[in-house]
Amino acid sequence: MIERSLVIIKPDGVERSLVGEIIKRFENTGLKLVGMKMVWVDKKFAEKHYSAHKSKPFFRELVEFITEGPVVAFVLEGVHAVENVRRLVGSTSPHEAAPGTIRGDFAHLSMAYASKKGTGGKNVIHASGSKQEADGEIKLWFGKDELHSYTTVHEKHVF
Ligand code: IDP
Ligand code: MG
Repeated sequence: MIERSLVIIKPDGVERSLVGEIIKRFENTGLKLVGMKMVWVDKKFAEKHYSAHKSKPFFRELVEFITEGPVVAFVLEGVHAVENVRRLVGSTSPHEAAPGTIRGDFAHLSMAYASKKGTGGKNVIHASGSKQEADGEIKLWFGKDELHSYTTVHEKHVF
């Protein structure tokens, strides 16, 4: 099933110059970029994006963190994209994320820094957790005219 998923490289990932490395990992698997932008979101927008976490004790710091610098947001399209993107991203807590995943390879450094400051959640990247979440998040972050349909060489020559 062809799906679309939203990915956000969080401020820690952008500030650590991990954008190219992260996008490469998705492209390598054949996932297709269908929209992409750099944005510095405000608190109101961040609260909307994380509205499902409103009642969590870490909600405030999550909103603070995601608004502390620009992020790179993009939409990936592919077969079972939601699940496959999550697999490449790895577990939420960097110390549980497997080596080879984006969080497993990069987020532990952020976490070491974050725990010193007494804050959590600096795990480099966001990815939609379900098809339903993806649909809502893509609508929130991208206008219809910012998403593009085209054919990759994989589709042309492999399938
Ligand atoms: P996910 O990003 O893997 O989908 P969620 O449970 O949806 O994980 O949580 C959203 C974000 O909230 C996480 O990526 C992380 O940045 C932050 N977060 C989750 N749990 C905690 C926590 O216990 N303390 C601080 N931040 C957290
Ligand atoms: Mg989530």
